[in-house]
Amino acid sequence: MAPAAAIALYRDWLERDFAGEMDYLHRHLPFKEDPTQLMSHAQSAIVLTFDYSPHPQPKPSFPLQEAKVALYARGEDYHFWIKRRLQSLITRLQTEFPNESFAAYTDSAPVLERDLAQRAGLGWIGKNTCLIHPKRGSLFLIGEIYTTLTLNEERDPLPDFCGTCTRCLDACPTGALVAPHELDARKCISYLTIESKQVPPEDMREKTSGWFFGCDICQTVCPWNVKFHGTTPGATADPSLTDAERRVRLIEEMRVILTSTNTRLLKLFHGTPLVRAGGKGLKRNAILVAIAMNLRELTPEITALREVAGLGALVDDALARLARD
Ligand code: B12
Ligand code: SF4
Ligand code: SF4
Repeated sequence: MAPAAAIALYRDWLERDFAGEMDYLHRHLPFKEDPTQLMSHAQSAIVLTFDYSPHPQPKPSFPLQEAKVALYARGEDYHFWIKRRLQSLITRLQTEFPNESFAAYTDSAPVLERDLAQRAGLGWIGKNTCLIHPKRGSLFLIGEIYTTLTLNEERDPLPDFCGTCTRCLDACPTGALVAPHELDARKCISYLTIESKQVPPEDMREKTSGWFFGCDICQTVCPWNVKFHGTTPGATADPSLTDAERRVRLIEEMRVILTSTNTRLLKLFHGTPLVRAGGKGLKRNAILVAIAMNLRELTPEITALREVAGLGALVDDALARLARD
């Protein structure tokens, strides 16, 4: 059973409308209040974390080098690789405990994962709202196994090591971190480029800061990630290229997105998290990159998308911005 404090925070977050279009988070509430609604007779949860930097299942043919793609998304979708690992653990547990039930979840199930992991002693919840471990940073994902097995393995939660630091709040380009530990998803680049099916409001478009899919800023600036990774994580660009060469490469990558059919795009990103945005969503994101990075060279390709349902106003706005001196 999730503790009342965490549920109260979750309910308050929903009531403030911070979930935006993510209606499923409202539907998840009863399951988060009472985990036995997800798995009857569940007694315990075994909670695990999985590092994703470097990506454990990179996609060799991943077509984007210069475009800013969140680190977790630069390879196979974690719903697949984490599920496989959890399932193989379940196979072993099932042999040991044939009369007990086990079920694996990660991300999409109605589980309060950060709260669960924090209670399992796997980290503290930082001001950027991510779960952070003092020796591993926060570039990991959370997965869990619900079980009817009774485990007496209570862990003391780790202390909060954020202290007086405010780097994540200061660095967030959209102001989505409205206060420490409070994220208004409607302003988060990750939401705007992945979860939302809409075009972002005008004042948010430039602030997406060139991110094509997701955003890692509030984590890569975090001293606990810098400490663990030895440098600012996520620098994927080829250091031997000049700024001008990198710009050319970015334009080429965005041109592919803007001119490919949706079917081709889904094929190109097959098996990665990018398919979640859909072909049209990826084109929207490429237009946002063009706006934020002032990629005028893409004017013809953007113009050609004017008739695509839902993109017309964004196209007009992008063309107006790109035409400015
Ligand atoms: C919806 C969602 C999003 C939304 C909203 C994010 C948010 N911060 O709420 C959007 C699309 C913006 C998003 C973005 C990202 N997400 Co996301 N997301 C989720 C999802 C599906 C639900 C989260 C949720 O319920 N949010 C509502 C808030 C209220 O709940 P919460 O963040 O869990 O917060 C709880 C605690 O933090 C605590 N709490 C709240 N306030 C306070 C205050 C104090 C003082 C304390 C101590 C505790 C506390 O109470 C809350 C619940 O009651 C989870 C998976 C899951 N099933 O949980 C993944 C999850 C949180 N996402 C994850 C990831 C990796 C990301 C991104 C990094 C992806 C990216 N690179 O683009 C970004 C990070 C952005 C950020 N700073 O959070 C990981 C986080 C791993 C980690 N180390 O923390 C998760 C757990 C998925 C997974 N299985 O690993 N995500
Ligand atoms: S993921 Fe990016 S936009 Fe979202 S809160 Fe963090 S820094 Fe802000
Ligand atoms: S950047 Fe600073 S305030 Fe933000 S989560 Fe990391 S340690 Fe905490």
